[in-house]
Amino acid sequence: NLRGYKAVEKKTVVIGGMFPVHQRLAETDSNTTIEPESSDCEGFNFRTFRWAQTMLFALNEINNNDDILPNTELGHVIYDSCFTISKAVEGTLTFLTGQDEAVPNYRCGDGPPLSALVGAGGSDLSIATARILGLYYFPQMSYASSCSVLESRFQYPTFLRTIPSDEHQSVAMAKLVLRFGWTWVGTIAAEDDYGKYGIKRFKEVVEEAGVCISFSETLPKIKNPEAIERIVQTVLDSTAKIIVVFSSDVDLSPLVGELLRNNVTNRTWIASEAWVTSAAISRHPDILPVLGGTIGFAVKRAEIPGLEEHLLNVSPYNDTLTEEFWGIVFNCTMNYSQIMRGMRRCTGEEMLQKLNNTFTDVSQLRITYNVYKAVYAVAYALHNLEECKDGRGPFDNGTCADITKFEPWQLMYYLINLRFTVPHTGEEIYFKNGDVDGFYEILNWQSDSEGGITYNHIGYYNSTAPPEEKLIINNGSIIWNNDILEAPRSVCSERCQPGTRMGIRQGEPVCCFDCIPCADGEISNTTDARGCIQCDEDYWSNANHDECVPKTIEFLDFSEPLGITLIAIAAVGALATIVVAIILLMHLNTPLVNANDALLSFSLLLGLVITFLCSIVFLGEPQMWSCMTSQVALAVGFALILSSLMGKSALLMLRARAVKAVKNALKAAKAAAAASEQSPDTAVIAPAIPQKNDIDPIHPRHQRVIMIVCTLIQAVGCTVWLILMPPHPVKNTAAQNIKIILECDPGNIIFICSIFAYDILLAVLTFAFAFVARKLEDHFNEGKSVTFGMLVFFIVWISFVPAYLSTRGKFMVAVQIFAILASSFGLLACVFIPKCYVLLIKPERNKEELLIPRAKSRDT
Ligand code: TCR
Repeated sequence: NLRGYKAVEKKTVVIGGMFPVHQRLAETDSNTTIEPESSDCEGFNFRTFRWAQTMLFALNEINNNDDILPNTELGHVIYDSCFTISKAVEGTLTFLTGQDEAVPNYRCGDGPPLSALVGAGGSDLSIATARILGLYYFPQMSYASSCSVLESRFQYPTFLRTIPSDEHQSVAMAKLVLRFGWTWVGTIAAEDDYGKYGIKRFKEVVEEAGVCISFSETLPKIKNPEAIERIVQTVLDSTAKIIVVFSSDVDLSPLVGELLRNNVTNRTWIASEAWVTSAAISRHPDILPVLGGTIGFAVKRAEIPGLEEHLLNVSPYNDTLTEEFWGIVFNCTMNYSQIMRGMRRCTGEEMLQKLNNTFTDVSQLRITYNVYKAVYAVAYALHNLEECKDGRGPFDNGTCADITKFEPWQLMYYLINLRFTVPHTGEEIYFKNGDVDGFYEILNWQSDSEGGITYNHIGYYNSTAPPEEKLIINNGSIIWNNDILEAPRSVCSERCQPGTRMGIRQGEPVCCFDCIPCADGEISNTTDARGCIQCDEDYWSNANHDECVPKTIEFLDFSEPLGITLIAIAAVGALATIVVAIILLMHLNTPLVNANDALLSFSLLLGLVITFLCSIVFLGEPQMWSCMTSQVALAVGFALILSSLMGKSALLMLRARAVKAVKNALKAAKAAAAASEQSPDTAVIAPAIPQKNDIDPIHPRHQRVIMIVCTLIQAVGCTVWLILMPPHPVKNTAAQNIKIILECDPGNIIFICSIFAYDILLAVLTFAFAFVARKLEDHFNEGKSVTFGMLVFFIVWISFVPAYLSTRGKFMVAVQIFAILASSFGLLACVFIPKCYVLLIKPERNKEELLIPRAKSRDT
């Protein structure tokens, strides 16, 4: 411990200082047979030793400055906390009691009053000391303990600090990660309050914004190579390219060594304040490929004139710490027993200037500057306390505190209400609830000309600025540590483009997902859509599934080639029918036309014209009227055709029967005649020869009645259908996804079925009649042609069924029209071509002809 108060005639006040000059406790054997001793420390740290020397420098400056505390001398006691809580507690108790044995008995010894403790380094140390100091309401001014839990004035009532709370730093880091769109980051934290709370807050902010943590590792406090190897393995295994490290350089160092050994490159490291400017890390040889491009947060930097000179002039004879320092730096010793063991002896004349040592490096005075500010803060508070004019003091009845014997809480009052400007830098300092504002410089590790690292200033974070301006980064000045020299991407899964949606992976963080294409009829129009949206009824997804497009409306239009063809065929059919009718009309009174009632022929032709023409109504956009007419006209047209044919074939059938009967009779007569020839004695009764009236058993009138009644039944049925449940146009969206099919809904399926079933019935009857009459040997052969026509009719409609069922959309209509046209053509051709052939080409055959060969009577 460095004690340095001289007994001068000036009043003296003592400031305590606590610095983690050593890095750890030396190992002791746990032998309980001898009295245990406070353990020694090892691992001399040049950086923290510089802090301690800065405190001495600042005190020196203050003591030599007549503007601050002109009548008071500042003394000091400095303790080494060894980065260990127990040492920090021990030091605090020693400080408070003034005794080397740390017995808790506050200010038992006499001597100059103690003012405040500057320290104690890491947050976990300060938390321990602040609890003890808080008991006595003793002020503690910290320069490096940034942990956010120290914000609590309830738990640590006398704790103040010149370093911003990590609350700001964690938020700043989170903002940085979000700024670059990294959603997949790994974290490594030291196993102390600094690391744990810092990372905890960072995670909170970042996870709220949807970032996922790939891994969270903890750096061990005590040497543990296996744990370090495990962490390196995790880093290697993870796909996260961004790794946030909240740790002091001391704790991080072993990991960096292992990273170098494993050559872990292509990662971007986010550094917390404690290691971003640490020479212990950045001076590793070959660090550039591994940690180059690191981005970190650093507290304010300052130039402190005179400090460098002070550091260079440290004398090895000052105290035990400088002695140890000297020995380590120059690899010599002043200890007699060690000299005896062969160590080189220090001369004390060695030149610090020649060394390029962290201790004398004043380029990154950040925590050092905090120490400087902390000392000045205490000094200014004491100054204010001393300046107090009795009667106008802040305490009871306007009293003042006495600088020679004041109470710690009185100094606390002055510290809380302090506001001063730091010499040389002009920065204004005041404490808001014990804390200073959060301001960080953002540094980027870039290579310098000698292959080392420089910390380049790329922006800053100011917690007091409006939200948008808090984090200012100059992207252009960042040098990234990857091949493309661009901001790396660190995502678990790439974004889902429009047309796909995010599909969670079971048991993995939400940032890791699969992009699942939207189903047909569903779209997503944003990146990273959580789900696909169903298109509205009349819309359908486009090929990319990122937009709903109107479904194409489909119907068989007049103007398209298929429509035109069908119209043409129908027109040809109708024309042909009319031509046939004209031919028949011209030969109205010829035997052929009259052989079977001519009126029926015309009604048949009329029916054909109707069916030909109604097929046109099936075309075009379905309307109420067209739906109603097309089906009904078809049904009635067919009924008319079939009932006319039935009327005809009914006659033919009866005629055929009669002819058969006559023929039989003739045969019998012949046989009888033959018999009488052989035996003339036998009397033969010749059967009667049938007359024309016998052969035509029904009158045309009956045929017409059949035709009219059968057609009327259909007409009535259709009328009922039209009135009760008329067919109507519908938009069929279900049949095909990408199209809306405009079609006719039959209104009621039973109606339409029974109506066409009736047509089928007529057809079957007609066929049956005609079939019976097919062998009737008139040379007009009407029986045969009707049978044949009906066969064509059946074939067409039977093949229609599978064809219809296997087509979709507008082609169904086309198939239907084809069937109508084909069956009508079939009937027209079969029934009328033979007739026209005779009428036009073989008129000589058009004569009355006996249906029965003339009986060759014997008398002829
Ligand atoms: N706050 C840390 C300790 C620490 C530190 C450092 C240690 C800070 N900066 C630089 C060594 C070097 C910031 C804490 O524990 O609160």
